[in-house]
Amino acid sequence: MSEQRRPLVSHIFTADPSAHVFNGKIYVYPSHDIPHDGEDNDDGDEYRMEDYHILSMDSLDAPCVDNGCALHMKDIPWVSKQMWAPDAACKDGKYYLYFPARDKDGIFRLGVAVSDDPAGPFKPEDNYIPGSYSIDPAVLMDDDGRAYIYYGGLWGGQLEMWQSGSFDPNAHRPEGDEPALGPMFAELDADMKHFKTEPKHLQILDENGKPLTAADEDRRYFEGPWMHKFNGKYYLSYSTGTTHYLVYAEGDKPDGPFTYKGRIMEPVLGWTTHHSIVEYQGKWYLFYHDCELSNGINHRRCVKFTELTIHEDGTIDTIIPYEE
Ligand code: FUB
Repeated sequence: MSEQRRPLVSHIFTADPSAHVFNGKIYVYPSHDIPHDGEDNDDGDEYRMEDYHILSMDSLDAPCVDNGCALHMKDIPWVSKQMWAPDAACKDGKYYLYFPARDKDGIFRLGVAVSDDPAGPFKPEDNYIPGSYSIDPAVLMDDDGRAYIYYGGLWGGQLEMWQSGSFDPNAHRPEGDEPALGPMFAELDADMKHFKTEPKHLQILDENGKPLTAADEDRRYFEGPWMHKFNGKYYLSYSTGTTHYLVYAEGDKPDGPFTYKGRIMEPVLGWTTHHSIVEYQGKWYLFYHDCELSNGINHRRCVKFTELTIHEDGTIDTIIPYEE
C-alpha cells in the first residue's frame, strides 16, 4: 500500500522536510515542532523548535525511522532559540547539516554541523557561518562538485532587515510595484563551512523578463527555497508565504536569473508550506508538510511525500494536496 500523502511519523510533530538519497536510502531532514498553547504571530514566535531528529527510510514503502536527537540547541554556543528549517549535504563521505536559528541578539543566522553518518549525531561549529543571516538554508551539490547555498525568508525570517547590508529591524519592506526580494545565494567554500562568494539576492522574472513585484503575492518569493536540476537546467522552487503556494522558476545557471514557471502545489492545511524535491529510483518526489495531525494548528505540523510529475521540458504538474 502506498504511504504517499500520509504523515511519515506521528509520535512527534515535524515540518520543512529536506529529503536526500544517501547510500541508496532516503533521509529526511525536518524541523521538529514543539507543541504548546501559545498564539501565532507574524514573526513566527510559535515555532519554538530546539532540536533536529533525522528521519530515514530504506525505501519509500518501508517504515519511517526516527533516528533520535541529532543536534540540540543546548550544544550550540551561539544559539538562543528557534532551530528552524534545516538541510543537509554530503561531500567526501562527510555530512553537513545546515540550519537557521536566532543568535544571542535575536538575529537569525545560519549554522553548520558535521557528522560521519547522515542520521547524525552532528557536531556543530562554535559560531554561525560568517556573513550569514535569515533562514531556510538549502544546499545544491552541483554535478561539477561545487556547492551552492540558497536561503532567506520574509517577515519573521528577517530577510527584509538586511537590505542595506547590515541588520536594520525598521528597514522598509518592498511593496506594490517595487521589485520583490529574491532568496539569497552564495557558493560554499571547499570546507563547506564558509561562504566562498559574497551572498547576493537572486532575481525571479516574469514572462516579460521583468522582476516579480512585491504586490505579486501569488508568485513572488517568500521563504523555503529549494534547487533541483533537470536536463541541465536549474529549478528554484519556494513558498509564496501569504498566498500559501509552492511555485517554481527556471534558470540556466545556479545563480539565475530565474523565470517564473508555475505552481507545484496548491495550499495545504496550515499557514506555512515548505518542501523539497528529490529523485529516487528514476521518479521524482515532493516532500512537504501540512497540519493534518493537529487538525490545523500551525506549529504542529507533519511531513509527507507524494510523487511529482516532471515533463521532459522541465514543467511540473500542479498537485492538489487532498485529491488522489
Ligand atoms: O518551521 C519554521 C518556519 O516555518 C520555516 O523556517 C519556514 O519555512 C516555515 O515553514
